[in-house]
Amino acid sequence: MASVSSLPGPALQASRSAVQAALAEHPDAEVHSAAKDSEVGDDGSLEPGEIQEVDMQAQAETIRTVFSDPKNFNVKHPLYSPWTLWFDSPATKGRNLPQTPSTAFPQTPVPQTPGAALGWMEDIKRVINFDSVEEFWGLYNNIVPPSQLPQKANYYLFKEGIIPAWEDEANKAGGKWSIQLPKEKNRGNVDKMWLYTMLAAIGETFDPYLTSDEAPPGTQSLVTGVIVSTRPQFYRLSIWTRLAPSGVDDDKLRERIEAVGRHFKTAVLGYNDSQKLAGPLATDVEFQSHKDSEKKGKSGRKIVV
Ligand code: MGP
Repeated sequence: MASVSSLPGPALQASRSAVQAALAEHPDAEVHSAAKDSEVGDDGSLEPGEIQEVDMQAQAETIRTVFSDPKNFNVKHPLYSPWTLWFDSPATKGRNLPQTPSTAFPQTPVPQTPGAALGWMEDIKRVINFDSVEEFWGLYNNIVPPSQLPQKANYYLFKEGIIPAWEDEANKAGGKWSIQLPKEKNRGNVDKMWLYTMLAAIGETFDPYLTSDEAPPGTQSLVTGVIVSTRPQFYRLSIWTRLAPSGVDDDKLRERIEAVGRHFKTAVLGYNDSQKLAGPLATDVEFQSHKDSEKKGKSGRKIVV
């Protein structure tokens, strides 16, 4: 059984960088009060000709991070990219719900749905866009966790501008890593697994190539989005990638894709590298191109880590 009782590497890394950024904003815990240090008289008046000094420390006191004041914080820490959360469930299927306008990006247009994905996207509702650590936690604390969702529901967390469909430009040459987890055994784990999966996505830690010396500056992450699905007997977690190895002459890409899968299996989900996970209703961590997924009934080639 995976150990998910403490934050794994990528989740820890994402939260640490947020905490460090917050501490950098507020480096001195023992801030002096403005009244104590200033020369201003008791009634707040200045002597003639006196110049009032701006007390930087007092100003620092007005900075409230999400860590010091979870409700009234006034500082935000930007993510590497903006993200969009989408949702569908049996309750939203077929209902023409208004698309919730984003509070974070009121002007952000909903991405254009390619014609072939129109039917598929009909039932998927955009929940919100966000681009900061604080907005992520605000969202996370206010949505129903996967363990409480009805059967046949999905959360899709995708980079802003990419719709959660094979047909999107960013997905059409790609594929997905996924793992299927029997419901009964994983009810207690799935919420943490989904949280760590989202943290790895927004913290951009899924694609180890990005931080390697080989990666030219500006290299884009392979990951376009992550999904959690509830089905009658299992949960499924998926990581969608921009590209999929097509077989011959694709060794470099295959290596990079496999690194994403291994990272997902070990650092995010907490399994051992060599652990076999397949069993009744369970799968290993498997990769399949979207082209193969589209060929319903035919399983196509799979990579397993
Ligand atoms: P699914 O929900 O990803 O698979 O796709 P699952 O969970 O095995 O199936 P379920 O029946 O238990 O929900 C289910 C079906 O939705 C696919 O067979 C496709 O017909 C359709 N579908 C899924 N995706 C991800 C897409 C997509 O991106 N585009 C389009 N056009 N159809 C899709």
